[in-house]
Amino acid sequence: MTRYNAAVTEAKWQKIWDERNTFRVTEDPSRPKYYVLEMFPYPSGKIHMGHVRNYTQGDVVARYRRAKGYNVLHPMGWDAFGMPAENAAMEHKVHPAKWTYENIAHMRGQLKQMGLSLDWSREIATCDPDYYGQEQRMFLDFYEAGLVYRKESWVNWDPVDQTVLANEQVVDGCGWRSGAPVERRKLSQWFLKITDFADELNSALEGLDRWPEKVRAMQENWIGRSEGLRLFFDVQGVDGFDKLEIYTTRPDTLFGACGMAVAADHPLAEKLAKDNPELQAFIEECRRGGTSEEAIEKMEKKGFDTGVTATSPFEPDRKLPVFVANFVLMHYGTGAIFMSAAHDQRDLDFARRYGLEVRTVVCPPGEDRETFEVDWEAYTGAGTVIRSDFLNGLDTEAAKQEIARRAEEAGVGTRTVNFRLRDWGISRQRYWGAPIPMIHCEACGIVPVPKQDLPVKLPEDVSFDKPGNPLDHHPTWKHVDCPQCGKPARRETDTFDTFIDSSWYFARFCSPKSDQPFERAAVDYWLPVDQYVGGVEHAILHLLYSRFFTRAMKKVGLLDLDEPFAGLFTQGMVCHETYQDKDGNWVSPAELVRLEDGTYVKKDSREPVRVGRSIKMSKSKKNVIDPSEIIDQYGADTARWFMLSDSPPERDLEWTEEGIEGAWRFTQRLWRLVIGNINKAAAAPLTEPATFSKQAQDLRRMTHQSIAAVEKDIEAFHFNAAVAQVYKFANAIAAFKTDGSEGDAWALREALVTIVQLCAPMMPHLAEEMWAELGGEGLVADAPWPKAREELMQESSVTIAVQIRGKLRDTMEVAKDMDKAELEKLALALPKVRSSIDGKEVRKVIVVPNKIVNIVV
Ligand code: ANZ
Ligand code: ZN
Repeated sequence: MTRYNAAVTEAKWQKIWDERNTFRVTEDPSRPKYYVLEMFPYPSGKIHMGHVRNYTQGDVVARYRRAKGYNVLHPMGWDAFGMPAENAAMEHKVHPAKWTYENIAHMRGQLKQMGLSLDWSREIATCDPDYYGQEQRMFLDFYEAGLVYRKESWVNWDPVDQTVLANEQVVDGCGWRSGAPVERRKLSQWFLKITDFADELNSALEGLDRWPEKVRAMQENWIGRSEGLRLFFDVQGVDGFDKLEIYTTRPDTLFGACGMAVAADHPLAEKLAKDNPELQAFIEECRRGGTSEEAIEKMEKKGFDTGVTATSPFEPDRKLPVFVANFVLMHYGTGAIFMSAAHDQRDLDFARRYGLEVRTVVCPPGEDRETFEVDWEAYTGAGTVIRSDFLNGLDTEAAKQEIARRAEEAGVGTRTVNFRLRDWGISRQRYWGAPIPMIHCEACGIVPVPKQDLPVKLPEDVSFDKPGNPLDHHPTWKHVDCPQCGKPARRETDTFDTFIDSSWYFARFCSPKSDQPFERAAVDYWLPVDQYVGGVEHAILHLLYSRFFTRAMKKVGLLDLDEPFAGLFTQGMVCHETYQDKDGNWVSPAELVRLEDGTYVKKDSREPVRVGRSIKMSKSKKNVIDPSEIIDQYGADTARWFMLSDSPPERDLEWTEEGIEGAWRFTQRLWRLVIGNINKAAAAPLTEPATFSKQAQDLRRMTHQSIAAVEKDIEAFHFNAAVAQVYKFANAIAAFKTDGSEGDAWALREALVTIVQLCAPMMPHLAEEMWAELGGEGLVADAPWPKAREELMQESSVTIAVQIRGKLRDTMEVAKDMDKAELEKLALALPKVRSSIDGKEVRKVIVVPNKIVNIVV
């Protein structure tokens, strides 16, 4: 028998699938559809193990659903705009487009080697003008629908690279690339009105019952809905500024107020700073920090006492000091708060630092209302309100309602719902992105590019010699005539945030060649995505933006859908041990050999290395395994099989050499098992025989139980359990020795065909090869999923343990579900049992049907 040659066989089947367009699909209303999508890759250069894991999982689902009779859409494309291409341009003098398309070509080749059941005819790249032109069109639709606006806003500005940085690009207050301290600047930026949908994006999470709970929770947190009260305080002694509006979610603690705090950018702060240089300096210091909430979270909480006071509408005689504080955000609530030291840790720390009064006004359940006092740890929970005038004795919730009612009645406050979610700033001062299709005219103001002039294409001849935005430096590109008045005008030189590109690609895949964003009939048929698979690192922004975009597309009449992803699965990371030499340098697994005793030394110098813990594969720790090397050495099926077998797919996977070798041995073993049994199975008759031997019945039971188990496991994303079942099934086939009867041959053939089909979603090439050897009709990729026959799955007999006073004496094979009396009779008749009893009186017989008979003498 020949060894299974993965390299040759895999290439052969990939070619056949390709030539026969096996995975090409079109809308077919007569069949149920199933849309499987994995998060499309950024073309960074080559695929990594995380991709292999992600795409393998999606492919198992896609192939399985195909077999189940669904019309499966499984496309692939490239999230192709972004900074790395520009960095490559700056560092290696290669054009971003060239760099990107070369990477795509290489990575496409790698993905094809994996044998994924993709409809490659639908491939898209977001940097293609066909794609981003439609994106620009949609942006103009959004503009017309009032979902786009321009506003001045604070941004993180990198003074060296001369660009705006996203919050994630600010590392310890410095630009991630330049290392220069980041400044805050006010710039005019384009925004998408995601906040219009805040309430809906929040409430609809509940309906996403095929999403991981944790992802829904993260989204909910991000949207951050809160119910609170806006309340006017009176300000003393500031000309033209006698009311300060604050936002609070804890109005029940109002009588515990110890002071007020406003944001550095609050109009009151700005006004007071005009003749207070010290305050001005403090405000500037506040502005130097990053703008992210995380940056603010980490920062030391500081305030500046303005000397001004304010009073609560319910305590007009108690004057509270007004601070400007670095932790109050201008763009949240009203940019002003009252602090309640005893019931908020941040406020408490602040109060201790600046010597403010700590008034405890909420008493936790079980504490004494007369004496309870907060000292160093704020009490933030619910309880009974104390020392608070008309609120005394009410519980937290009732107190909130009561004070809100009184505030509204007196016209000094309003109940409001607030969201943490901000509108989405989409302007980037970058070249490698989609140009924002707007024109600035001195006379007419902002003028959208007429739709017939789309796409606004990126110029190809750009230079990356100067810092800043190459589009802005381009000698001619930005100069256009105003579409309205015809006078010289200026193009917007900012480009879209690349998150826009990935917010609608799932819809474009439905009709990727359309001369509109997509064909209505196509999205009506294919969307929503039935199963989306990707990394949890996208749990917030990408998914939220896509959910928003879908609603925006609905609003402008492009489709009729709210939620783009009906099912979501987030897979774990791929990890590997780490190695360091004696100087602490990281060493890659490829540079090492493993010794007999399990330790590792460097191949060249034989120097021993220290083995560190297994962490996510990353270039910086050098603990990466190149998927191409694995596929060259073992084949794609082996890599896929190992990825699926090792751990539950949502957990981290530990890549080991033993693991991949074990998978490789199994592919060989399965091959031998099937090929070695073909002749014996060939004796099977054309129709199912009427009778089967006991062992044939046992094998058939295993066959049908395996179908049911693998089916259930794949549907539940328990791929590792499906793999384990296949192992068990293979063992049963290997143990089967046919007696040459027709029944045995039938059972054997049925088992072989079935195991091939069950493996097919996971090891598609090996499965095709074995299918062909077995004389299967057409491709296994096209074969319908086998049917688990309930009647064959039942255990017909069971083994009963027979004990005498708790000691095992014998066992007996009996029909399943035999009744107690029958079991007792059979047990007592067993020769071994009779000789043990040896005429003694049987006092009691305890029978557990299908399990045990215990005889007490
Ligand atoms: C008084 C108070 C007392 C508060 C107390 C909390 C506890 P969420 O749930 O996130 O909406 N806050 C309001 N606006 C702010 C801003 N612009 N910057 C920083 N903090 C701000 O939180 C709302 C609470 O966060 C508000 O309730 C306010 O402090 C603070 F024992 O008001 B609270
Ligand atoms: Zn004009």
